Amino acid sequence: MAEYQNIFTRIQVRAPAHAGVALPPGDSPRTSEPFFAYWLGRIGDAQIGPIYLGWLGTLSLLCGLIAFEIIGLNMWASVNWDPIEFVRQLPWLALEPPAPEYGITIPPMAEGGWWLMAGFFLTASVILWWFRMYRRALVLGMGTHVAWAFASAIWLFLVLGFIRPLLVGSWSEAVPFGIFPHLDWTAAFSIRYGNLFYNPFHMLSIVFLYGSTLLFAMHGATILAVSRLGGDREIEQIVDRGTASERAALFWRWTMGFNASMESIHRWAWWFAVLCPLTGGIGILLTGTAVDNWYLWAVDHGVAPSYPPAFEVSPDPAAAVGGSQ
Ligand code: 07D
Ligand code: 07D
Repeated sequence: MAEYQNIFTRIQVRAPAHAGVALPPGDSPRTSEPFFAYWLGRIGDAQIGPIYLGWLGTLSLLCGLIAFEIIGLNMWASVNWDPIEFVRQLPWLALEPPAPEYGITIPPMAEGGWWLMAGFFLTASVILWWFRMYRRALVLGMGTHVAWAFASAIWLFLVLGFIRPLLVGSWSEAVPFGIFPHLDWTAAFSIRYGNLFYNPFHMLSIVFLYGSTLLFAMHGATILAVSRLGGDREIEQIVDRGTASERAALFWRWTMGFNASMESIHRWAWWFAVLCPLTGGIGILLTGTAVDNWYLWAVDHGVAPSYPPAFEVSPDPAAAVGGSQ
C-alpha cells in the first residue's frame, strides 16, 4: 500500500481528460484543450482546463487588467519612465489617493484622478468575479458558499477603499496602491486613530484569523493522519461507521473531549474565515466615524489604564491645536 505520510500527493489518478458536465443553453463554451501537468498533480488534480471564461470572466479580467495597467504606468511615470528604477523600486512605488482638500470630489488625473479610476476598475473587476463565482456555482447545482465567503472579503475591501472614505467625506482616507505604501497606510491608520489594538473588532478579526489557521492546521493534519485509512474519501466517511473519519473523531474526543463531525468541521472553517474580514470591516467602519481614538475609548471603557497626568499635554493628539493637520 502506498504511504500517504508525505507533504506531496503520492498518487495521481489519471483518467481520460473530462470536460465536465454539460452546460445549460446560453452559456459560453469552455475554452482550451485539457492537458495534464505532473507537478501540479503533486499538489492537486493534474488535469488543467478546460476553463469557463464567459462574459463575466472576460469583463472581470479586462477591468482587472485596466486597473493593473493604470497602477503600473503611474508607478513607472513616478520614476521618470526608467525601466531599471521601476523594477528596483517597485515594492516602494505607489499610486496615492487624492489629497484631503479634494474631499470626495473628482480630482485632476495627476492628483488622485488615476487612483480613483484604478479603484473603479479594480472594484468592477472584483464584483464581476463575484457574480462569476455565484453563477458558476448555480450552474453546477452547488450552494453559493464560496461566493458568500468571497463577499465577506469584498466587504472589508469596500469599507477600506470606498464606504469609509465616503462616510468621512474624503478619498484621502483610502488605501494607496502599492506594496509597502499600503503597509505604511496600515500603520499610520492605526496610530492616527489611537492604536487599532484597542478596537474590539480588530481583536475579533484577529481571533478569527488566528482561529482559522488553528482550525486549518487541525483539520488538515487530521485528514492527512487518517488518509492512509481512506479518510480523504470524505463522502463515504460521513455515512459509514468504523471509518478512518470515526478514528479521527475519536482522536479529538480523547485528546480534548469534543470532536467536530465531518460536516461541521467545514462549517467551522467557513464561519471563521468569513468572520475575519466581516468583523474587520465593522471595526474599520467605526474608526473615525463613531470612535476617533481607540486608546481613549479603551480608557473610557475600562480596557486600558490612562497615562498619569504628568505632562501638560492633550490626551488626544488629534484634538490638540493643529492636530488634525
Ligand atoms: C496567499 C492568495 C494570493 C494573493 C496574493 C496577493 C496583489 C497586489 C498589486 C502592487 C493572502 C496578490 C497581490 C495583486 C499587487 C500592486 C498594485 C492571499 C493569498 C499573493 N492587501 N497586507 C500583502 C493586498 C490590505 C497587510 C501581500 C490586497 C489592507 C499587511 C500583498 C489588498 C491592510 C501585509 C497584499 C490588501 C493590509 C499585507 C500578501 C486589498 C489590512 C503583509 C497578501 C485588495 C488588511 C503582506 C508586503 C497575501 C506583505 C501583505 C495584497 C489590503 C495589511 C501584496 C490585494 C489595506 C500587514 N497584502 N492589506 O498573501 O508581505 O494574502 O506586504 O484590499 O505583511 Mg495587504
Ligand atoms: C485585505 C480583504 C480584501 C481583499 C480582497 C481580495 C485582489 C488580487 C490577484 C489572485 C485580509 C481582492 C484581491 C484584487 C487578485 C490575484 C493574483 C483581507 C482583505 C477583496 N493586526 N490592521 C487586520 C493583525 C496591527 C490594521 C485584519 C495582527 C497594528 C488596519 C487582521 C496584528 C496596526 C487593519 C489583522 C495586527 C494594524 C488591520 C485583517 C499583530 C498596524 C485593517 C483581516 C499581531 C501597525 C484590517 C479591523 C483580513 C481590519 C486589519 C491582524 C496589528 C492596523 C485580523 C495579527 C496595531 C488598518 N489586522 N494592525 O482578512 O479589518 O485581511 O481591521 O500585531 O483594515 Mg491589524
